[in-house]
Amino acid sequence: MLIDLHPEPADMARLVIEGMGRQPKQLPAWLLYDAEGSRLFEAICEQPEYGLTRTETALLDTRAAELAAALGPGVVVEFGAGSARKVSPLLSALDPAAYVALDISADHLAPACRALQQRHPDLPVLGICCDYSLLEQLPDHPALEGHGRLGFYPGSSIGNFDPAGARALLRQFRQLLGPGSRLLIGIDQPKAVQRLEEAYNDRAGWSEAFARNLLTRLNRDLDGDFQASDFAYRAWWEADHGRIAMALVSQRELEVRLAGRCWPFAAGEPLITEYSYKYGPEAFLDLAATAGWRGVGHWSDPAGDFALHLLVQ
Ligand code: AVI
Repeated sequence: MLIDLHPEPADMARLVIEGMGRQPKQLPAWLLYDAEGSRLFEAICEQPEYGLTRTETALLDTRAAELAAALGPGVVVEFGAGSARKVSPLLSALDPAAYVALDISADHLAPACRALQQRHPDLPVLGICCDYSLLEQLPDHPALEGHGRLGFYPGSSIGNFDPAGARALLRQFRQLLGPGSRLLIGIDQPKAVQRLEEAYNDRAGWSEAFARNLLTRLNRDLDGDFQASDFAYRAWWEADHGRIAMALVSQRELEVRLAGRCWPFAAGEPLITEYSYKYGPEAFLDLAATAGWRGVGHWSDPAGDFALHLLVQ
């Protein structure tokens, strides 16, 4: 069953106008994930330079039984489920009361839920297409009644929010999951700058195509007139902030029409498409504590490239 709570075009326009008015210009990262963006992101995850997905998947596969024992019974709620492949070993080990997948792309979510249902035929599966950072409660559904909730937020997607946004998101998850709930969250770790920059500048060009698809989407959905050739893709490490910045940089002084307004760009001006913050264990647990979560478990790959944290309220 799929419930569609995707933001309305008017909400999108409002968010885009707000983002284009910032200095530097910056749009919400979820706008990257239309059907084509979700497909391009899947391709990024397979690139040799982008180890994050492989490392996290291997960690979940090899430690599924241990993770399930630490999580305990309940309904699994996955934030940003994407292809919903990572959660499978956990579902097999947990045998939860139900599985709820939240994702911004309905085109992606529907086939993902169908495929997951085939792999777990007896599991009640509910897909909700939404901006999960704004969802305050889950819809009423018989499969969810009478069970505690286990949040699952893989992929280090929390890194695509700035620290204040990440804190607000973790508070939102507390409210949505309810008292006594648990949250298993995947966090990419700080590592050598060269490795980080290569991960967001893959040689095959998928990261660039992913960012450029944002312009195609804005032109289509918000009546924009971006010319792709006016912008160059860049991704670089910003040590002061502990983050990768990804941007489309204007190659000349120009004006773009979007959402019914005109937006000037200076030559060399970036439109930030995403930030990707990296948190070591201590920094992440400090952040989580400010949102009312406490760490009770920590799993990592042997190289220490990726961490899974189990949080309780
Ligand atoms: C989804 N998120 C965690 C990715 C990241 O690594 O920040 C998004 C991404 N953008 C380009 N490559 C990956």
